[in-house]
Amino acid sequence: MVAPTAQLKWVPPMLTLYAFGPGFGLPDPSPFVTKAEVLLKMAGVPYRKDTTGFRKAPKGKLPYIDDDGVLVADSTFIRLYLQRRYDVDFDAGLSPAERGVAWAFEKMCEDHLYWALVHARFMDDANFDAGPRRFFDGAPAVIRPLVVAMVKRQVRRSLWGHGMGRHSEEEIAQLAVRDLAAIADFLADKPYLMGARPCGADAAVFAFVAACFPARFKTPIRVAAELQPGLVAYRDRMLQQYYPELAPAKGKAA
Ligand SMILES: N[C@@H](CCC(=O)N[C@@H](CS)C(=O)NCC(=O)O)C(=O)O
Repeated sequence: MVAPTAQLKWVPPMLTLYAFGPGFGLPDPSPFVTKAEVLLKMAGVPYRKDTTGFRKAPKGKLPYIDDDGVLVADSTFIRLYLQRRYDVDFDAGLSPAERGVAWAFEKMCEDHLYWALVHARFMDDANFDAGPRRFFDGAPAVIRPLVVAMVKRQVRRSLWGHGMGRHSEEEIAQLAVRDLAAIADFLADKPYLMGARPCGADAAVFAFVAACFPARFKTPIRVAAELQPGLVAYRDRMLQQYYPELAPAKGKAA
């Protein structure tokens, strides 16, 4: 007879979201990570977060997920995977035309507004010191300046390659402000991008709108966001729903 030992419990494998971890008063400094996390919350799929996975990222970027051995990199492919694997329709109830508009807003944030934010955070010295420089605090002091210089050079190259980095600071701000105005005008008095219920694109649009607000970054983009009461209310509504711990107390600014 075998003596009973500690009770064996089967723990179901849990999906892991690889993230940077909260920063700048945001759920994550990366809006793409925030988008992926909101999608997981929307889908109701249990997950845990791991902030140590950057070096093993399949595409060299975060986010990615590991779902019981299935690795999926890139927030949009994570969305498509969740739709397929968990039979979720993030855009349920939307017409094909509405789905198209939602997709276009999402991609405007990811492939346009994002680069203006990268420029504001990395190319302005004061903003860099107040934000991204902190990512490298864990690097050994002797090589830290080299690592920082290398990353800044890479970011500058990416901005140039995208095209955003070829514009002046004022021109970049002008483009970002136009993006924010488009979102605010389209939201108008709707609670969410496409109406009464959040859809898939809200995960991204919220993540990028929220990323405009951290007070530590002195940018015309933040000023423009703060001047749009509809955007502030939208950011707060989404925070309340998906990150109540980060939402401002009623009547207070975040
Ligand atoms: N298309 C990707 C973009 C992800 C992305 O750009 N992640 C950035 C953080 S915002 C990153 O990991 N950058 C690290 C690097 O490029 O070395 C997605 O949707 O997930």
